Amino acid sequence: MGNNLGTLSRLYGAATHRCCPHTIHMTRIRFDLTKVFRSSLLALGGLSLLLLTGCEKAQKVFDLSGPQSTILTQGPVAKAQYDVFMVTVYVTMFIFVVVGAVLAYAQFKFRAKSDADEHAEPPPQSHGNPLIEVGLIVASVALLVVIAIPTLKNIWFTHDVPEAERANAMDVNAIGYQWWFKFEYPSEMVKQPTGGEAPLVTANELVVPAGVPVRVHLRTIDVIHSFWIPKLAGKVDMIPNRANFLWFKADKPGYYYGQCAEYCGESHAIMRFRVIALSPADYVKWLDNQKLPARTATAAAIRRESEQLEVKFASAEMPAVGPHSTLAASFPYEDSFGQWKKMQAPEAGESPALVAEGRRLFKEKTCISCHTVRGHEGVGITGPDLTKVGARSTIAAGVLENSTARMHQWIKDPNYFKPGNKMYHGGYVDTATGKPLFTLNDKEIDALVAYLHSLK
Ligand code: HEC
Ligand SMILES: [Cu+2]
Repeated sequence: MGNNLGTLSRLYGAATHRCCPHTIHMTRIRFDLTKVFRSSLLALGGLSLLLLTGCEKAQKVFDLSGPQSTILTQGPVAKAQYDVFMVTVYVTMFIFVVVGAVLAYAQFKFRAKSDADEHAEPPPQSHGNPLIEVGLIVASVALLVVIAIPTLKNIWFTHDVPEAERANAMDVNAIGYQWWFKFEYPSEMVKQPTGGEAPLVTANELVVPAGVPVRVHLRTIDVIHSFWIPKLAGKVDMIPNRANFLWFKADKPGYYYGQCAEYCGESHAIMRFRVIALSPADYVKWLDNQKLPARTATAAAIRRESEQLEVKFASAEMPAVGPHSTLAASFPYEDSFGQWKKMQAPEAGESPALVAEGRRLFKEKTCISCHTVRGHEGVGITGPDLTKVGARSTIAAGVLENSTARMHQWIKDPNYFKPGNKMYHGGYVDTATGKPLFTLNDKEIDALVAYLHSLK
């Protein structure tokens, strides 16, 4: 082997000797380096130009301020996680700079400056330098300790609500389903139409009071999911037969994006949710309304409500519906909180007849078998609770905005938006014959949408 290598290097040496003198060989290398240097400089210049000229997309990437930013945090738990991250960044940056500087120094100091240098005998070789080796071990350990101290401190902090705030904390249960989230408020019992009481249930939009620590008990009905609200806290897995929990607190009222962070099947990437933090007073108002049974939009009710309500649902302009703007990413994020608030009030121009027709169809087309509309007909538990679905800003687990057009499209073909989801598999199909059990035409869907949007 050694022999072969020797032969190879001799051959190689011979080859370079034959084709070109060393000086040219050297300048060629130097020239290549300059080229690399120049193109990096060019790329860097281009990039900064892009940023300076205000290319919106580029700025969005570099200012790290998206709705799922873990850099611009909005609560103490996410902040603690961010702080640990930054300590790690600083320590590794320090290592990078020191090692890089030593490397650069060696490269320049000991570079071959002449033909003789290039062919000089290697200096005497030695093995090991106890001082350097022990020094590096000590330095590495010291740096790891620098990272370990805040890490351990924050593991304790993020594990559970701090002692001092525990009395003030509230509990919710979050249950992962393929591919949506169910939320339960165990301290808020509501009367069930079938008799008795059960915790208040909502789906996909977790509403909490701002400034209050929230302990989220994480469960799953099927596979492993993971609960993550980038700006507030995360991620903790929802594991079958294992009781996990996390806590978070939103510093101020706002609208926060959540996301399943553990691969859980076809539509995992679009298994989202929202957290809406309200001022304590607004939260109580919201809670009172949620605890009521489903709203019935009769002509008399609409008249009465329109007299009572100061804020009426202004039919907000939604982005155009096109094949490529199917996801709620097109939702104007900056104004999401405002949109959500508007959704809480009944829509203008409701038609009691259409709503009633929708309610009838909701039963006739078997929607009730999978969805609960507390106080109305639905009792199913396979899908999200729809008692107040009209007041949510998103549907299909944070994927589509809850507009008339989107709701229509969702009911028409849920699989188009969320492959493999449990609502339809190519329409309601009789497994024996493979034929659809029933169809829904556009007029019927319009009635269903009117009904669902009346559920505020
Ligand atoms: C076989 C059970 C099943 C039936 C029947 C069913 N759904 Fe669903 N539905 C689901 C599931 C599961 C989801 C959650 C899908 C997801 O986000 O992954 C869902 C989601 C929804 C949502 C979105 C809710 C939200 O907050 O995200 C609406 C609205 C809805 N269904 C309406 C209907 C209507 C209207 C019908 C009747 C035409 C119907 N569903 C029939 C299972 C069902
Ligand atoms: Cu998931």
